[in-house]
Amino acid sequence: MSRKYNIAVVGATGAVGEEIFRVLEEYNFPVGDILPLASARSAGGEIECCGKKYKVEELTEDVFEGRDIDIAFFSAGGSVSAKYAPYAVEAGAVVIDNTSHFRMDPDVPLVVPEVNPQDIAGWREKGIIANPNCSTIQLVLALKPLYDLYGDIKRVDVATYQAVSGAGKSGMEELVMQMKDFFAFKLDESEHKAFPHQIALNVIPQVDKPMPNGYTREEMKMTNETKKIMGSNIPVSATCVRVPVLRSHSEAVTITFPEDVVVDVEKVRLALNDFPDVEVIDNLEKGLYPMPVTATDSDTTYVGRIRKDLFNDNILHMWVVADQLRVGAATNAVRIAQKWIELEDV
Ligand code: NAP
Ligand code: 3JM
Repeated sequence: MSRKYNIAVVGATGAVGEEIFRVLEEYNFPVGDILPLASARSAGGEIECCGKKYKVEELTEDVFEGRDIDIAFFSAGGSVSAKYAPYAVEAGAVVIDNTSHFRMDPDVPLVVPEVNPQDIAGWREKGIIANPNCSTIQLVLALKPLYDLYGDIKRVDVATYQAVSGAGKSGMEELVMQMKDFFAFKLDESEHKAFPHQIALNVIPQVDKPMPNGYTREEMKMTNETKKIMGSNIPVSATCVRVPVLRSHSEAVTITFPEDVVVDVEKVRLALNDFPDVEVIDNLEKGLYPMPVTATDSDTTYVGRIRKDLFNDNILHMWVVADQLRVGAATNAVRIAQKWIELEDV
């Protein structure tokens, strides 16, 4: 009989955690036992995965002891991973961490399996593999085939249009509540906690905290993580914007190739379509391009509006959309687990 893997999910009741259970089931992941973990607030509740019900337990320092967990997915925020991931590793699990906490640690691989599966081998250093930020994952999935096509990328400029579910369940609740308040003529009394301003009927050019250099923390994640995943010092300058969309992030991306490159849009389309889990939807005449409603619930990163710059032959513009709870979090994490099993023969 083939081997099965005991799985813990920390943040089991959250937007990402719930999606992890769906993906494990859809991918027929060889699941043995499941240990769903959350805070004391949700302990005692139930989750369902692969046709079975499991009781949610409270995350504690010793909850992993004697449970024979093989893989522990963490998506409960950076401070939770910082404190509890070492206990999961100590108890013998490999941790696949969805938070930003370990991403830039040189002893922790940062992996998008279609782009840098070879880095998984570094998991033995700390027992942890980091899942990149959602906006970074869809960006590098679209950059990698073009980097390979033209041999180098000189610079990337990107503006994101990020869905409210990027801030978890409370982000979605806040948008829905404010929309209800708008139709009840009381939007001006509506509260905002998940975002720094009203998000209904608005866009907010700030995702995560301000940094001293004038960028936000989310923008710097895209810059630093892209460099680590691509293994190449590509300058990335990002502007991250929160928009009143429930799910799936969009990105307007401008790529500058070396001076001698003459961008060929047809070749770009072929390279993107040939890359695993990337698909081109690009017919402006017919109104065909990816949008959040196209990408939601899908495991594909979609690219459209592909065009050569008006003024420079070596510059390309494109529009990249993906479901950030799946491609940007749960699906990438489960794909890491699949690759870890395949490559490390564990
Ligand atoms: P969420 O919907 O707010 O869910 C948070 C989860 O963490 C809940 O299960 C919550 O359990 C649990 N939790 C919170 N504090 C805890 C604690 N002290 N101990 C144990 N469990 C605790 O957020 P989310 O969207 O799923 O995101 C979770 C994390 O994943 C983020 O903080 C981020 O680092 C990462 N991430 C998110 C996205 C995204 O697009 N949303 C993408 C990539 C990565 P309770 O039910 O008990 O509160
Ligand atoms: C996406 O630590 C926290 O409070 C979570 C903040 C957060 C992150 C993060 O920094 O891990 C919210 C939403 C992310 C992420 O994927 O980088």
